Amino acid sequence: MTLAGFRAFCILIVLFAVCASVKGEDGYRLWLRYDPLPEQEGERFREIVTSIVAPEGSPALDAARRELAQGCEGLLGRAIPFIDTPDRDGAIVLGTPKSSPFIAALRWDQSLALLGPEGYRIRSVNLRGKSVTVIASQGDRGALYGAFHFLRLIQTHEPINDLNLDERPRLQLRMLNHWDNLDGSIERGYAGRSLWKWEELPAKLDPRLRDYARANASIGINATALNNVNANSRSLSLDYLHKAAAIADVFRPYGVRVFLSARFSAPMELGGLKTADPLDPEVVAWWKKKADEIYGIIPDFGGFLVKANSEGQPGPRTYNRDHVDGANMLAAAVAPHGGAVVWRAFVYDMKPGYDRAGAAYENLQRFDGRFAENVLLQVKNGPIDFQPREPFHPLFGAMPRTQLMPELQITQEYLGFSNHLVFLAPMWREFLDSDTHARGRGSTVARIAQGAFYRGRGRGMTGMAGVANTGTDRNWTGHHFAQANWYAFGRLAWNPHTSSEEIAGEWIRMTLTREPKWVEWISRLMLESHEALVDYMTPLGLHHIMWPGHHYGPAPWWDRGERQDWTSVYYHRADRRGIGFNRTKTGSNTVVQYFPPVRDVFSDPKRCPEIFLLWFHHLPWDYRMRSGRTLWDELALRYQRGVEWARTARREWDAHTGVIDPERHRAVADKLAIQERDAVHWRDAVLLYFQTFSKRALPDGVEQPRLTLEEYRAKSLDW
Ligand code: GCW
Repeated sequence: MTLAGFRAFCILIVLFAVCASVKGEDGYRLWLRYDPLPEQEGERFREIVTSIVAPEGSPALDAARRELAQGCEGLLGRAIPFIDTPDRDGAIVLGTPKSSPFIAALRWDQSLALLGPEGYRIRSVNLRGKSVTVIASQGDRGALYGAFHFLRLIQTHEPINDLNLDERPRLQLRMLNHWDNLDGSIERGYAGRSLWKWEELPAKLDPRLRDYARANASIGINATALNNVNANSRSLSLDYLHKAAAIADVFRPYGVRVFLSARFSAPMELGGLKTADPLDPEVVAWWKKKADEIYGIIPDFGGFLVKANSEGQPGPRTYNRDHVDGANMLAAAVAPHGGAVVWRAFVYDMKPGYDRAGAAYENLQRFDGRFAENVLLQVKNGPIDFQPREPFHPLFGAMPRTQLMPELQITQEYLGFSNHLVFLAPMWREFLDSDTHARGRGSTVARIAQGAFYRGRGRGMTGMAGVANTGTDRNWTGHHFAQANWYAFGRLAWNPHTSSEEIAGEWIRMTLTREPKWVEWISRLMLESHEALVDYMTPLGLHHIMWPGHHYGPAPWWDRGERQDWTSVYYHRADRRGIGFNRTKTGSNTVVQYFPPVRDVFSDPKRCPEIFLLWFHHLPWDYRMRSGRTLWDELALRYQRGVEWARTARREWDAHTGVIDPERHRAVADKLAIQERDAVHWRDAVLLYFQTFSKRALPDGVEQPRLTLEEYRAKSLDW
């Protein structure tokens, strides 16, 4: 090698080493970082964690052992040995009464049974004179969840010397819905391609599959629907079932069960039948055989997720049957195997003068009490479609004999993709805390989801689904902060009463920094972010004014389309008199779908929360708001306020170098620059457009638009 060649070689090596070291901070490890605690803290914890006593035996117990050992080793900076008996202080005793004689000896069987196979107890106890920490559950999965909880306590520097906690999930099915297509693309995905590499399966298993399952288990997610609800029948073909089975094998130790989205017309496309009529005996037999086949390959298969008669998908109505006929037929096919059918309520038809916000209720409410015991009806949080803000869906509380399951969207289809920092927990909290008044005061969505008012037959299955935001991007979710939304979904599905503050705090301390003043600052940023996004996108109850198709950026002027309810003007109804969708009795009157007194409050512009004002009312531009300002001025100032938040957030973030590692800091800074740009674009484009109706000047404090309306209309915002 020449000298120059040698030099080049050395430079390459150095470059490589630098890249490799930086790669550690690419966000791949999510909230499961397990980096060494600072020396003093580490010392405190090292006394309480000296060794692990945990049985091997089942895949879930092995996973729990592995996680506990790895996590403790990383955090405490030294290997924690496995020992056979808890004969020293600081032993962590993990397992179930069945698998561990030490846990059996505690005689907790009955109290653990109350916590169920996924619940667990973590308790500091004295065992034959030794101070130990017991992580016990009735089931192996519960022990795994307990191990993750214990690690979280160390990660977040909570005291662990005197523990006494019992935990159990409030909802049974805690599920991610992946809108992943078989070609690797993801509908509404903003973090790369699908994590399921169908072409490589089942022969080759991407190691990421296991990390995905670990991450889910760490927050209690126990189910995942692999493929898009706009489904391709091929995912039910034998070939693809073997691929799905390979994924299920990787997920099983982590307690994550696989579901598949079923295309209703699969008996025709795959089976060559002439119809998919759910009452046709051949169709019934086809699905039964298909279910038997699936369970032969995936014994713990969760069941089917179905989007039927919605946005062009086939369904029972295609064959003049109704939703109950369709759902119950599929339910009967999986019932013998303990499977479930998750039937989506996202159904809307265009009728003259119709209001899309009322459509799901009109289509489905009358079937209350008629769905089979293993059917869950999956209802989006709001009546339209995952908007930055919607009132709760009126079906909540209106179907007491049906197992309703909220569907949230973690991926930010209408909320700035993976470009905008928006923490969704506050939005989901607002929804879960909404009081439907279905059975008097306190009939909140959270309690309904928990089955508190369920009056139907059977077990009263409960659940919550989140449309996933993961993909092949190294940091999983595109935006580092979007990881927090995956995290928040899991925590809320586990316990829908958890506060946003608690979730944000935990996530920040595990993922970014444990320094109290920085935790407080980042937490504030996160907790403010949703309201700020609503301000610069759709304040005061505006909705669905995004650019059509991709839904990024504003296009309130959009008035053409295949269907009226896919235009913006349909939703905002601005004219020279005013703006807003009148859903009261002088308008579409779909407000009556809510129970009194909710409907009365929403119906009265004076009492309607201003955050929903234009959702329910068409009001004059000079309408007096509670602030004393006119509606027009208030609207403009909200947009301005949103921009100011984005600007300040960016400025603060840029100034805080050194709080986290430079790599993630830079990545977030780049995204905040886009967010600020977009917020300005939203404000200017929307206000210029509405100004053509309001004919009023922008109030003091609102900046003049940078471009003309024509310029904004010419091209959608780049993402
Ligand atoms: O939000 C809309 C999306 C569609 C999606 C649909 C649904 C999967 O724009 O992309 O389709 O909702 O929830 O079915």
